[in-house]
Amino acid sequence: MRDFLSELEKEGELINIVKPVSTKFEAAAIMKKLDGRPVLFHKIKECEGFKLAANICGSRRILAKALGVSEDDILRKLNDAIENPSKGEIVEDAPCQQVIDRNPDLRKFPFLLFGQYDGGPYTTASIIIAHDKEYGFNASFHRLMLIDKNRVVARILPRHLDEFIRRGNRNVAITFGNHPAFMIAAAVTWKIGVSELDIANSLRKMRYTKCVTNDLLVPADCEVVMEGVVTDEWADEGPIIDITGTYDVVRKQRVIEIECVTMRRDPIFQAVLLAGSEHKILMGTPREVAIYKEVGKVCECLDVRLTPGGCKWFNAVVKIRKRHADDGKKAIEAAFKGHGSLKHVLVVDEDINIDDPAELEWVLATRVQMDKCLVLKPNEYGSSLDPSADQYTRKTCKAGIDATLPLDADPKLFKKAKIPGEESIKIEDYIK
Ligand SMILES: [Mn+2]
Repeated sequence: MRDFLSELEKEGELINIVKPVSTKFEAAAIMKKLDGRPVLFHKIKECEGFKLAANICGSRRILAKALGVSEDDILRKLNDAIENPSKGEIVEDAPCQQVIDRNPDLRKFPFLLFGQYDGGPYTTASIIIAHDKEYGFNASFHRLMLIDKNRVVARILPRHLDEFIRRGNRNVAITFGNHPAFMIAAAVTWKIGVSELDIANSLRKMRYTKCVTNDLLVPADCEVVMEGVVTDEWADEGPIIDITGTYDVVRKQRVIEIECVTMRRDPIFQAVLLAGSEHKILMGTPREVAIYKEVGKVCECLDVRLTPGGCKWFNAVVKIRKRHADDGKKAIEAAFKGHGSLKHVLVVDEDINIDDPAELEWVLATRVQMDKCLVLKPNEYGSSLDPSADQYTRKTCKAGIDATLPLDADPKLFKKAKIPGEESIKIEDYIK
């Protein structure tokens, strides 16, 4: 992350906050004011010696820059890395192990209070690494709530890490201060047994190092690593703000005990603003890839966007090149297969700009007859995050709209009319 921060600094993209800020709401309020723009807090009132970076993957533009591609190529780049994972270099003398603390007090670390009803101080940029003999390494994001000196309660959904723990793998390493390539790789939920460490290395060359108290590998160039053990204890986790910007319910979750912390001499801790642009990009982008993959199996998929208004989680737009009458309906089913939490999907033709909400509404206004285009799917399993669904049983009603034109549609009636010369005309030439 440190190198990327220097790049951002050079290009005038980094906002430096030099006045000391508090972990209690103040840091989060500034992150929210600057949502989408990378920020570095130089002094944290309660946590001497720590800097804090936030909003690092705050926009698609910054993420594209971090991955060395154009915005249009983000999904293809990430898809390639998922399909072709590769091993990173293993090194000793890692920067993230300059300081070793075998009796850590996490109350000295910048865990943040975000919202007024938060159950406790949280870390949100925390990536947990675990290992299984058969499946290899796994890395995934988990918010952590501090419950006392060296214990945190982790929100762990029934995905890969949960499976690893059930299989008896209790050692974990929690890494902070990572490059966007590692962050977006850790946000990927793909097949169990495909290591996010290897996906990250295919996005950008990575160096890994062995932990001090166990054999787990962590990014050598990260800022802080908490080495610990998943206990048999469960504790209340939450309430805390989730991607919707609303409060998630309190659940009993697993307690992790931290036995050792390693870090750089001048560590930069890291936070992700809850419900902020970075949170949505990290959660949403890998799901866009998953939808892109599935839709690509049934028709020609050109691009996918989980929309910002749909929390980059619930509502998708899928752009296809239609060749058969049923491509649109097939794309709807494939999109739901690709992303289990998806609630609404709109399938559009290749002439539509899927980043323009007004244009998407124009599609609804001019290309859709709901009695023919709408696919309703009541009583499906959806996301636990949707306050309008049953958050315990996850039952929800899903819907897809096929807004693609019939193959024999007259383009004159449906495509945006153009005025010859409108794109090249220069108003300056006319007002002199
Ligand atoms: Mn995984």
